[in-house]
Amino acid sequence: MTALKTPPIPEQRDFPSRLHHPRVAARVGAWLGICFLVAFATGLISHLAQQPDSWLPSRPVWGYRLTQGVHVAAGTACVPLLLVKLWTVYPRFWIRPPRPSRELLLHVAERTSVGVLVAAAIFQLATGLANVTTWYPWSFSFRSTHFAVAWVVIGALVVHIAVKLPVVREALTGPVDQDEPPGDGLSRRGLVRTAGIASAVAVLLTVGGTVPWLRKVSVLSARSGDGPQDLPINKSARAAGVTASATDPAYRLEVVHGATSISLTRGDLLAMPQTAAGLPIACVEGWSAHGDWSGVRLRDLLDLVGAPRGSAVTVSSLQEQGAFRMTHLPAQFADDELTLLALGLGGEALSIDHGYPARLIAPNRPGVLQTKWVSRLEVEA
Ligand SMILES: Nc1nc2c(c(=O)[nH]1)N[C@H]1C(S)=C(S)[C@@H](COP(=O)(O)O)O[C@H]1N2
Ligand SMILES: [Mo]
Repeated sequence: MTALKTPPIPEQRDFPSRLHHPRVAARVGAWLGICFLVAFATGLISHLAQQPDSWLPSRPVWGYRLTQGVHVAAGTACVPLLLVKLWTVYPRFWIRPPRPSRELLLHVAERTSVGVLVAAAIFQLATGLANVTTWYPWSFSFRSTHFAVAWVVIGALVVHIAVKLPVVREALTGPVDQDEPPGDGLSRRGLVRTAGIASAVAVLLTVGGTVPWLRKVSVLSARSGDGPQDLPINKSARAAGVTASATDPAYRLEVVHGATSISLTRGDLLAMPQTAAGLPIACVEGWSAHGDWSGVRLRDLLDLVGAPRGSAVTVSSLQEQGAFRMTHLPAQFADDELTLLALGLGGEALSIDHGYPARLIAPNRPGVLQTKWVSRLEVEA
């Protein structure tokens, strides 16, 4: 009987393709690094915007729409780039560790940092993409975890670039096909180009969720831009469990400031001076859409209970459960003349899925904080 032979562990020389080359790795890596940095910077803005004590200004009105659209587009662009980059360098996975202990230590440190970088980068892209499709197959908090691991990626990236700097510098000078052995099939230049095109196509196929004139092109966009009153919905009234309470004639908006409080019907709100505001809903998931809102200025409501300027407000909804049933509105938003308690959208009464009888809409604010079915405004002490 012949003994089963384990196949030999491959070595780097077992991958002879001219495409496994530092010039390819460096070019694709440079684009990947840029996209990750853009996603990191815009991600920090998104994180800060969702902090209750955010100091971000309420203008420009389209600020969050832009930064979060760019965030998701940059993350999407990373996916093909990361795949090509990993394919280019994976033969290095089988490099034999060096013998001398000092070099071995450096080798292990370098391999570990690459391992952390790859794992963290894959984690960020996977959780980000899942979030875009509102699929949460995990129990941890998306926002705090995505935020924490972002720092791991950036830290490991800085270490990686520092360690590879001599190789990168050498690889980025001169054309990508310098010293390229002749052969059929894809060239190095061709692979770098393909990675770039794949990345651009991935962005085009998804960015229509936030760029209206690309809607028809973006067949993979998680949101088409359709919905009642031409605006998508994430959470319907039925899903929020507010169908009965939102249509109840006994609905009242409570406005509270310390011991002072008033109670208003939707009719009372409609009888107050109405303001129009063209403001986007810009969801953290990257889709966004413009709405023509009308309603009562939030500041006018705060005046009714004598709240001073510079007051922050807790906004609560009829929804009884769920993370987004309440929000904290910092003073710079409460004071902005475009911040409305909206009653209408697109010239009609607000549809129930968009927050009837009344919803918050403020400029430059993540969609997740634009509370629907508002039942109470309380001035914070
Ligand atoms: N009460 C309440 N308000 C909410 C939500 C929610 O789940 N509950 N979802 C928010 C999210 S995530 C977004 S993007 C916007 C979407 O508003 P729209 O459905 O009118 O487009 O509503 C926000 N307001
Ligand atoms: Mo959202």
